[in-house]
Amino acid sequence: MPLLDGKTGIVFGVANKRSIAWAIAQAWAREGAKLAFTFQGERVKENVEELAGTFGADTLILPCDVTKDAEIANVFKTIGERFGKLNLLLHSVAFAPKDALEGRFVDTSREAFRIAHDVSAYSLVALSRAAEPLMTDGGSIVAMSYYGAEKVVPHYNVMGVAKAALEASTRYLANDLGPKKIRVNCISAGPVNTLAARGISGFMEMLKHYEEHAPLKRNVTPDELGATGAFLASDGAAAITGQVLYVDCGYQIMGM
Ligand code: 0WE
Repeated sequence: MPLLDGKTGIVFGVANKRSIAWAIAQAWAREGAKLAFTFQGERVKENVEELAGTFGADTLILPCDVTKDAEIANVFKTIGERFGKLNLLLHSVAFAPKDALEGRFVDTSREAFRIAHDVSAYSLVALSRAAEPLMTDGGSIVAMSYYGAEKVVPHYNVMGVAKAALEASTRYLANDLGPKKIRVNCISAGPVNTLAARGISGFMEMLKHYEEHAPLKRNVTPDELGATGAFLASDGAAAITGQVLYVDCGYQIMGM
């Protein structure tokens, strides 16, 4: 029996076929979940329509800038009307202004700090609050994080601080929503070559560094992130909440 039979889900953060959100969405769909997708901006609209369309022409695809309360409200209103209830939510959204991911963290502007936290961390709180009334038979909320939340990764800068806020938010949300059988967890992924990683100077060297230093001597694949996403969404993870799961070929355990 598929792991997610009869469950409904919504996926935030597909930009193109290499997106981690797409890998997890495919795994959720393969396990029988019925999914809706959101997109941000006209540039990615067509990509999401093409990808999500593979699950059927009637797949729900909605615009959502996660920094806009009205757009979030509209998304969950539509989900309520079309699905009636919601079981799964994937948060795979992050942004910091490009110049904040170069140079010194100490130079982060107030505005770059605000934007990074609004898009990458507060959005999980806002989406969880909007999802709660629809998660009437329990739910699983999964957010994507990265090791830069807990250790200094050169140039990750304000994104590391925002991911730390995301991970802490995951714990507070898990406490609030636990009584409703809604679980909230993070997947801390090793580096993956996505649109978000493109153009980050030294990213290819970073992939090589992980290959050399991670216990498994390789990088994580999108498929493996999908499998972990499916596990966290499934009843097999029914007692797991508020956690950060490292899906990084073991990199995080190393001291040197
Ligand atoms: O969380 C991320 C990247 C998120 C991200 C990417 C961009 C690129 C384009 C957020 N904001 C922006 N803003 C842009 O203008 N990762 C885990 C991937 C990543 O990004 C890095 C990394 C790694 C790994 C940035 C510097 C150093 C390492």
